[in-house]
Amino acid sequence: MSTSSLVKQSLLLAALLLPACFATAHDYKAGELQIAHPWSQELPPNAPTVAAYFVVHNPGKTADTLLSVDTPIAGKAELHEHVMQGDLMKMQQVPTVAVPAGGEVTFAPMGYHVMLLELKDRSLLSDGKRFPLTLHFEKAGNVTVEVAVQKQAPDNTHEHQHAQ
Ligand SMILES: [Cu+2]
Repeated sequence: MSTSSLVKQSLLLAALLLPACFATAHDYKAGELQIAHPWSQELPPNAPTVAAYFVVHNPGKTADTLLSVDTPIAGKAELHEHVMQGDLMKMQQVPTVAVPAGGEVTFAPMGYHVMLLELKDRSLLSDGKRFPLTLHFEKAGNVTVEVAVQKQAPDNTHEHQHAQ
């Protein structure tokens, strides 16, 4: 086989494989930070608030801080955590969230989450849709991710898995 037909063949193969790959790898980068699989649970259309989740990986040697988030679909976006108060799980706003060097911080149900309040546009809040969310990091700067709205929580044992 000549080199050029080999190249053609591998280009064809790449063309066949890449779209599927991009569709499932739902990761974003900000400096050294990697934001994996932003998602939100589909809620009834009258739900007053919506939560968004993702994992921030920091393979770098410098700690960073998530300062704030915002999205065009809500008037307010807050950083929240769940805490035990006596026997009760309560959620409360936190000013910032630390991203340790060489570590990760997980936003997930019953833990850290982004809370969207004063919802302005619910058209992107149904299963299969995505809405933009911008994360503001102290060092890595700003990164806008697409939050996938899904009925089912993603399977955390496989972080690239997506609801179909
Ligand atoms: Cu909350």
